[in-house]
Amino acid sequence: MSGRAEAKMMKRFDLTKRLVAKLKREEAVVGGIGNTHFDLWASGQRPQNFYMLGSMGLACPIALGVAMAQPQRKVFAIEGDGSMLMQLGSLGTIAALAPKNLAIVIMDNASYQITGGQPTLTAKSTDIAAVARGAGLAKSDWAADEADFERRIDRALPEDGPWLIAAKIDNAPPAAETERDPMRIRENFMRGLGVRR
Ligand SMILES: Cc1ncc(C[n+]2csc(CCOP(=O)(O)OP(=O)(O)O)c2C)c(N)n1
Repeated sequence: MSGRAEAKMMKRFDLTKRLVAKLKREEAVVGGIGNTHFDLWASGQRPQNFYMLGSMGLACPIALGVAMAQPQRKVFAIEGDGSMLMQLGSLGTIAALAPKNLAIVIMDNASYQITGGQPTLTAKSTDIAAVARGAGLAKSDWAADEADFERRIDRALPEDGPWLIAAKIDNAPPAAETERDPMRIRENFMRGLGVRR
């Protein structure tokens, strides 16, 4: 168990690619508003990816719903720190429901980067991984560096969660921008999950 201060500052797109490269079993990935889903889009548009447009804090609640609806499928949420701070209650809900197949990755750049880089509370005293543990998510910790991030993903894939992996990242711009077509995003995702032909 480590803290935010000790974690290496990494790159969101690099970590996103490392995560996606490990997905071999049609795992679902829900990217939150902000740059998390931009980089998920840029990493290759898997049919099992969902890109949240418009509302902060919904990556975890949506991923929770998918995880409960399809317990055989591993489900990842990738959320920014600003969005996570806006929806902290969802961490307690996830801990209480304890879906074994859910893993959360928090991309913590200590800012609301996409709206101009205003600092979030993680730039001060708030430690997201510790907050999540306090909410009841025992398997919540910081990725110390890229290799540790990969090790944690390797564990989260086969082993029971819920997991939370917090990653300290820099403010590099996103690798691309998601096409803003909510209907297509939804339809593709539903087909990717096998619930729409
Ligand atoms: C309820 C609400 N408040 C404000 C916004 C405007 N807004 C959109 S994204 C964003 C910042 C997201 O920050 P974070 O989740 O940390 O992601 P980052 O931009 O750093 O990748 C803000 C303030 C919004 N969409 N919804």
